[in-house]
Amino acid sequence: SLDDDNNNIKRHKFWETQPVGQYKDVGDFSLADGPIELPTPLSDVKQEPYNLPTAYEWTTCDMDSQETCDEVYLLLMNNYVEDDENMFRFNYSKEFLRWALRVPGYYRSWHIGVRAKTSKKLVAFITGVPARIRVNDKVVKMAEVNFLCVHKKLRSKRLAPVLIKEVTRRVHLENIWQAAYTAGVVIPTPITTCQYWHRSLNPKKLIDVGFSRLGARMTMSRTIKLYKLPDSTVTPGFRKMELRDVPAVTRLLRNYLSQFIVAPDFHEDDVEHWLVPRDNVVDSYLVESPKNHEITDFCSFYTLPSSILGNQTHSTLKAAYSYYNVSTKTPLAQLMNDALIVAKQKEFDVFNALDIMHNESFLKDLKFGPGDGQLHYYLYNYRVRSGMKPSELGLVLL
Ligand code: NHW
Repeated sequence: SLDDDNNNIKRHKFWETQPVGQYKDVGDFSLADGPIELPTPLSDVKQEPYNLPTAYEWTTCDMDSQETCDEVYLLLMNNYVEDDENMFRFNYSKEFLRWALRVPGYYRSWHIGVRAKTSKKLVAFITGVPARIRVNDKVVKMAEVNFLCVHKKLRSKRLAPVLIKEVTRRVHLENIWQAAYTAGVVIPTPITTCQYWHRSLNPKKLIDVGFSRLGARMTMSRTIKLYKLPDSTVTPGFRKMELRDVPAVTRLLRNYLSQFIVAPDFHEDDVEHWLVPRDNVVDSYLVESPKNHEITDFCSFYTLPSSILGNQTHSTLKAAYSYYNVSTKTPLAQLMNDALIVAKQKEFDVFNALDIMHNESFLKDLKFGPGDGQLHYYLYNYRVRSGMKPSELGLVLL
């Protein structure tokens, strides 16, 4: 992209008007960490929704309603994020969407849709959920913004900026002035840029569908052997997390996340929501010392399949995404190898991880390979020192 090139900076008609780090400020160390703009009095926040093109209307999506959840699911299934070569498209499940959106203290008004006025068809979507995110030594109330989607037939009509302004307005109405989000595209200005790594669990299928290729001087059978995993986990005391583990996991996680520059500020209710296992949504395991029953290590991943576009034999790629992992006694690589083993048992095809937190320490040893996609992390209306490394980031967005 031209964005990184000093003399050929891409213009961003919308983002240049927003309180986000601007390209011209990169490397200006006189700017302190903190809000870019101060909050306005709540009475000054615009009371009416932004205008849409006349054929469309706003709708608040009630994710408790089966019917609405189905509509959102289908909009995303057919129109959400694809890879650069348009071979795969994220296929978030309904259960996943409910989990991601009905978080502790959520606002229904932040689950925003756009419908065609005459047909009532859902054609666009954007969401926010509340979160406390710590940036250096300050815990800031934020919205995590996700699932921005405009129907393929309505692209490039500047609808996305209207959706973003509307979610911003509704976040402001709750007296929240900051947000966190990730995207595959470069806009002003990432706080850091991460890379996805992929660990094949079912190499034959991954090669058959074009997700990966046979390595040089490799045969299929050598490849299958290379990625083979033991049938059962190796760490003594490794077991599934349960509800009763929430206090211990919260302590473990809070202590671990305190070392990163940007990380969620998890309380017990957050850990209960985000990390207690839910079938086909999120898996969490921990190590309970067989001696004193102390919880010493923790690992988790979430389930996000992708539709395989235009393959005769396979329609979905079952992918696990590394979530939050903490090691205090078990070496992190051993813990993650056990996570790979359970993911394999659960018939995932691939295990994905970003190069954030301490993930780099195990990626190569556990035979993850670098992907081509990058993921950029952003904060809205909050400045952080530029030059943060992925390994200094402790936040995973879905
Ligand atoms: S990233 C996933 C985004 N979704 C997809 O990629 C799905 C497939 N694509 C689409 O549906 C995870 C459309 O292409 C979308 C753009 C809707 C992406 N983030 O309507 P126009 C998230 O959901 C800017 C931010 O003509 P379009 C995070 C673009 O740079 N901005 O484009 C979402 C340009 O502005 P510029 C994005 O292709 C975070 C303008 O949109 C963007 O028809 C949102 C063009 O608009 C992206 N991913 O629709 C921000 N993609 O200035 C939250 C494009 O460059 C901010 N754009 O001219 C915080 C708000 C809350 C604050 C609270 C205080």
